[in-house]
Amino acid sequence: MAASGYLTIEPDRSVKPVSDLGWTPDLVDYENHGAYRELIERAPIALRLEAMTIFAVSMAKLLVKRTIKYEFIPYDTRADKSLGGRLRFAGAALKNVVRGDARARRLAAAGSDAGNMGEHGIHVVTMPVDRFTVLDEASRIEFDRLAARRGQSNGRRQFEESRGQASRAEQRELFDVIETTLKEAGVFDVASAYLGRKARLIDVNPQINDTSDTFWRDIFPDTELKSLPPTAYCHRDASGGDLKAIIYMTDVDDRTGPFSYVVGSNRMKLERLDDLICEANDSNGLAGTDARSRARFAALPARLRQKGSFGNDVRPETPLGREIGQGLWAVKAGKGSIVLFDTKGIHRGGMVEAGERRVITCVVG
Ligand SMILES: O=C(O)CCC(=O)C(=O)O
Ligand SMILES: [Fe+2]
Repeated sequence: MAASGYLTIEPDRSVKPVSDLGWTPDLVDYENHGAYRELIERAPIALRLEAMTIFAVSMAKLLVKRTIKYEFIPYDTRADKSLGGRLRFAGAALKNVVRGDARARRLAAAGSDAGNMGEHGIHVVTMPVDRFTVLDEASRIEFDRLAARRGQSNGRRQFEESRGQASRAEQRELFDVIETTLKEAGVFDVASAYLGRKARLIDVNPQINDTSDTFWRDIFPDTELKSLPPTAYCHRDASGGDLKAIIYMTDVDDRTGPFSYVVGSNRMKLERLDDLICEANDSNGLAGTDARSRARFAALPARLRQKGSFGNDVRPETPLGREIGQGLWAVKAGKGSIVLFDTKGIHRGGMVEAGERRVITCVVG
């Protein structure tokens, strides 16, 4: 239960939660896609070998990461390269190996305490003004640092450059304020009911996006396909299946890159192997939409041509394009809003067309 002053926001009435969506390797029809068709038909043997090698290496790395649940290990433990630090990392990794597959348990467990989270995959709540003021103050140093770093990278900026990484050891107060806020807001309760175990704050990432970001704009730069599809930048995270809570630190409207979620897409049926294939391609560069990435992607065998970041490749008239179009909820809300979501559902955000958007992305697991 949330403390008083915290209000839950429901999806817009126009949003239609997705029906039972099932993922299949050919759901995105690359063989009939203008930017891929010819590349698939004419992939030379040497390129096929190169693509398979890249894929195999990334899959091997991914399997290690998934076995130790790398993303559930906090930043301070991941970053500490001293002997003691490496031992702590090994201990955390071993504990995670023993813990088993959280996602399978979660989908079975999502009980009534999770509210609409089980059904929708997203839960939005606003915080009172006095709580926001405290959080704003506590996060100032991290945002100043990030703003300075962003200023240095002119021109093409990848998504990861818009995001900072706070250390719990150095930013104890910020972590404390966020933990108190998520607790009061009922976010930990909802997350715990959804996960079927006690949820905690793992990582804190302040994030700034503005009109100078290019990561979502320039898709298929070498082709005639100049306009963005309605599903542009929609993706499922390659993160091992955690939750995120995005806290809006500025007001967010249509033009300031609202976080958007395909309501109900967390229930999408997907084979574990297909999810791993998607994650491998998202991490090995083959999921990119520039000419070189597409040529390599097209040279993979059909079963391996899958991405978690598939939104740029979906045409609006296909079944997947239609489902996303009907189910996408763009969360336009004031500063102090908290958006908890299952990162394995389809989502996007930060595509700023005017002004600036500041958020704190919290990894919850
Ligand atoms: O910036 C956003 O609103 C969403 C970014 C995103 O896709 C994520 O944090 O997983
Ligand atoms: Fe994401």
